[in-house]
Amino acid sequence: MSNPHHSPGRLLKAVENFLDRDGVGQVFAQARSGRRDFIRKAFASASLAGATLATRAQSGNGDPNILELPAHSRGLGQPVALEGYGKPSKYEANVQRRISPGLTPTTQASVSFAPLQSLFGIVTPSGLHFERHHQGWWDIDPGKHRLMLNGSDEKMLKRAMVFTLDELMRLPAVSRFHFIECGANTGMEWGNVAVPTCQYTHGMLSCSEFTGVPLRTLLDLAGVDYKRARYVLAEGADGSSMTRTVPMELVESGEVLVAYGQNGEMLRPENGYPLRLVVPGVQGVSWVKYLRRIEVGDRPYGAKDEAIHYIDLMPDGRHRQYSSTQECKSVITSPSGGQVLLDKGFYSISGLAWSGRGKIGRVDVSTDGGRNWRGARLETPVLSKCLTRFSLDWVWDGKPALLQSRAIDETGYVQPRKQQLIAVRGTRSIYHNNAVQTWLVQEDGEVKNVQLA
Ligand SMILES: Nc1nc2c(c(=O)[nH]1)N[C@H]1C(S)=C(S)[C@@H](COP(=O)(O)O)O[C@H]1N2
Ligand SMILES: [Mo]
Repeated sequence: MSNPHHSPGRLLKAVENFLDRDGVGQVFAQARSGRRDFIRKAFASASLAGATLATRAQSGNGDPNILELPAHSRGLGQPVALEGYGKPSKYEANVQRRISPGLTPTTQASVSFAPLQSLFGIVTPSGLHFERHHQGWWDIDPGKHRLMLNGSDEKMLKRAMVFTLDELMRLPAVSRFHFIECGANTGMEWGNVAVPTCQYTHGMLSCSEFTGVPLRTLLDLAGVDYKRARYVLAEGADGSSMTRTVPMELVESGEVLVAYGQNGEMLRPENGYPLRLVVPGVQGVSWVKYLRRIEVGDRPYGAKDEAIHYIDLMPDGRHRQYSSTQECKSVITSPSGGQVLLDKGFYSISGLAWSGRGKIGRVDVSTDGGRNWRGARLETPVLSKCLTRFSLDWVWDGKPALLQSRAIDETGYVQPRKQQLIAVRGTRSIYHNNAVQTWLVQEDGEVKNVQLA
């Protein structure tokens, strides 16, 4: 499969490596017993193509009988540096987060999309985490940063408090894997704009291991009166005046974190260094970055980012507010739009599923536009409010195919088809599009984004 956003010819490359290292038989022997015949038959043609390539690549002076060892097997490699921060291989230079030219008038109030088509497993490398800024990003001095905790009036808590980062980091911390998805993810698809790749259709989605202190711990320290204080307002320190209301139930569950860690290190500046709110299952806008203040109160705050933005315009002209939970959704990331299948034969269809309401229960995959469905394998661990990787064995017969995935979460909620979603929501929304995505595999192997009626 080749991919404009990735190093070319990954499938053929993979086949070459198999041949170099273990020989084809070895690879097939490694396949799980039940799938062995299936994969062997499906791979037969691809292996032949790979074998020819591999022979050519190894031959010296154009003579296929003279094998020459590559330079990296003959000499000394690079030394370890005295110190340094590791970088990806130069061959992976195409794996980048990208902006969508023309989508926003400025690059400060803008978004970059994560290259989902190039990622494996469930964790997004921090340098590829999508970005959404309303007023640009900052690299804030953690020594000067403070988090204040206060009540809308003095009855809400015993004492207002101000924490330094050092103080926060002395408290017991937890580390949890969660997805974050902007409410506007897949928003362009509402308007029948079939953007080319899953980076642009679904790339306002990322998943990390976040480390921090449960907000509940801080509220307990401040002596919050949970009978009175039923809402929390979170405020960021950037110029966007980003404030969002979070219902106290979520905080009391212990899930909401005041986080400083992401994937084993401090948050990246683009993602809110040195502090951000983590609100599992809830749309990204509530994950306030550069978090500087938490206020507890007895009613929702109706801030600008919850009164005019991040609302859903319904078909009857009214709008829905505080529809914050990201409903169950999935997308096939490979093969996906912009990729090319180089040959008929075996492919592992692979993708991501997630739900703001808990764990993924099942993912079905169709290769004929939703007529027939097969249950996909779910990779473990399957975690709550986290990405889940799924895959399905597939033999492409060279004919046009319509690839779809449909996720079902542990509550039994089924990801809707686009028409089902439109029947309820109309077409004037921007946010919260969790419809089934379709990729058309054309006869020439090119994969395109299509919207089925
Ligand atoms: N302070 C602050 N917090 C913010 C934002 C912002 O612009 N400023 N953007 C919000 C939005 S709309 C989203 S989707 C997420 C994006 O988080 P990320 O940039 O780490 O991907 O942050 C949210 N928190
Ligand atoms: Mo967002």
